[in-house]
Amino acid sequence: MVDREKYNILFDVESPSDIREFDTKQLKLLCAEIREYMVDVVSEVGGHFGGGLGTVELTVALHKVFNTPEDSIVWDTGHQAYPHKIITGRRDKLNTIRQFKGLSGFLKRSESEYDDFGAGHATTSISAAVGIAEGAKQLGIDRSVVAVIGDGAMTGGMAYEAMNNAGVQQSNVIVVLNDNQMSIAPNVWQISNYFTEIIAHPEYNKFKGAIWELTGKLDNFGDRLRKVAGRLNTGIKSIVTPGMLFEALGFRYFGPVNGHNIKKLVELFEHIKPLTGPILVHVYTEKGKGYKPAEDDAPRFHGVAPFDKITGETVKNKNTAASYTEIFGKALLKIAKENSKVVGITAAMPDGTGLKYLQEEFPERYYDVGIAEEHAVTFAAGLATKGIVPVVSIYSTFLQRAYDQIFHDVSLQNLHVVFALDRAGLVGADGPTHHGVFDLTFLRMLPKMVIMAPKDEAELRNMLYTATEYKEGPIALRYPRGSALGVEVKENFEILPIGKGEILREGKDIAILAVGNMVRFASEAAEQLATVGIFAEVVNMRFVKPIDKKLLDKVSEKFEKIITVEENSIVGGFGSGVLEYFADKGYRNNILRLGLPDSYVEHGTQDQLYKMLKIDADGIVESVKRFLSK
Ligand SMILES: Cc1ncc(C[n+]2csc(CCOP(=O)(O)OP(=O)(O)O)c2C)c(N)n1
Repeated sequence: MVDREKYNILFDVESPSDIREFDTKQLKLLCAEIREYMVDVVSEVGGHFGGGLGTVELTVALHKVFNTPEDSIVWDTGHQAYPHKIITGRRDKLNTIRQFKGLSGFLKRSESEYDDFGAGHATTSISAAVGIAEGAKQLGIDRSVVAVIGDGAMTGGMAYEAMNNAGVQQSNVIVVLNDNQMSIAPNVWQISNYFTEIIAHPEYNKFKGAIWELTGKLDNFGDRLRKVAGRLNTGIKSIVTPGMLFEALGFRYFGPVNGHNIKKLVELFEHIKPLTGPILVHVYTEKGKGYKPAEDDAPRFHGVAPFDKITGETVKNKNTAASYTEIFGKALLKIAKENSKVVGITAAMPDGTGLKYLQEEFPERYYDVGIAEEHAVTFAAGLATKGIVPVVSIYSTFLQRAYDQIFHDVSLQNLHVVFALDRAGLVGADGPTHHGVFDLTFLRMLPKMVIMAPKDEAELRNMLYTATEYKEGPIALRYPRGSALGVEVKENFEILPIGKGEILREGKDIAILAVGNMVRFASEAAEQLATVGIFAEVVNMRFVKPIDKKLLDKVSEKFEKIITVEENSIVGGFGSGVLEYFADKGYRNNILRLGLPDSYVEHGTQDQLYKMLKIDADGIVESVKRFLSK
């Protein structure tokens, strides 16, 4: 419970207009109280944490100087926007964040007029801000537009596409580069080495005073700075102007500045506000700022389960079964030990994908490409042309970024790339931006793509092994977020026959064809149904493509009524594949498809969502009974 009494100023702020007249002392106090409030609330309910602690001053300064919501702030990704939520009228609901029917963990236009643009996936903010700025230009509206983007998100190519475009058309957009040198893991942004070199350079430090004096005045900053640079040795010209990279893209560069100095930030934004054309403000912040355990372990505190406020220790989860991610990561390491051709690729998620095990043991066979899913896939395709076996491990939702690369660079050239799709299905608290519920659909339409979904961790291991040994082209496996089932796992791997399912339970009244995570619910449903005299056959299809035609022929002959269950959109997924086959064959069975609706599913726990969508065991039982009674 939050003790409101201990706060002096936080509860006076209902919207950004309440802080516009604050002096520096009040702003500092507000920043301290926002941090304290974040610790109070997130320690109880969990959520994204370190990023937000790092943006407190930035958030307060932006809302003080800019006239939000008329002016726009576009937050990249959105996990660092808790301070923004707190001062834009959502303070008292912060304790509902990421919970069923509660606040979204990211930015959401329908949630607040201060959320100018929805977010969740990285590296969209500059493009969106340029669009908002050009939109205002089209309508003749005078409006400041600010994009706040992290250095992690700057590893994504779209940031440069957007900056190039803004530079060409001289859009009125202010890009704030929130540089904390962290992605979720330590960032792999090569450009940050460039800044580090400049800032550490003795010549830069010698002239820093002059540069700062100029930044203080700010008018004609670029020109004057170049004059100062001109007086220096020609050889170090480039290192004295850290912004040259951005200036080459048509941006005026300001910085770097200390992103925790609220006074300086306010002054800087006040100077910049009236300027036109694209501007980049480079701000250094610290992820986890102000809460020691988060400062010390930024990756763990990027997003956290409830924790002890004093120690920072996570409140222990009772479920002890290993996660699918861990099983995958360890299996990949074992395979890599046996097969020297196998390498792993992650797009900035070494922990989230379990690739950290490979990283630790074979750093030279592990690639973190940054938040660059498109590049990850084409890079893998290049490796595959040379007989390397790349395992690209990307969350299902983020792989959507790389669809053309999967088609054009991998599938069309029929290259042996292994796609390991973690977080496939409903992911829970992260909600609709992160649910991985389209991969069966978007992969299934690609010719020759093999798509597998394991029913448990033992099958996951065998599928991964099968995928690395399969030489004939692209092959994907998708598995859910969270704990595996805790089944026994054999030490040695087994190759699974491609395109073959298995009958798990014989029945006579109805067939339930399930894939992946839904197999367990189908089995549980069959148990329940048996107690009321309904005998369902349960089939673990294993492969969505190629689909097991012989098995479908048998099922069609034996049962009049068939149910398909999948944790994927009902549109174009596994069930659709079954329907297509039956239609092509002229089979006349009654088929009912269960899966995710043709609409976006909100956030909540996975169990809440399974129940709501009636794809858990009880939901399947209900559907079977209704279907049979028709
Ligand atoms: C396209 C995409 N890939 C991966 C992610 C997962 N992800 C969420 S936040 C994050 C790191 C972002 O780092 P940065 O932009 O520097 O922000 P910070 O957390 O440091 O404030 C990553 C990789 C994502 N949200 N979107």
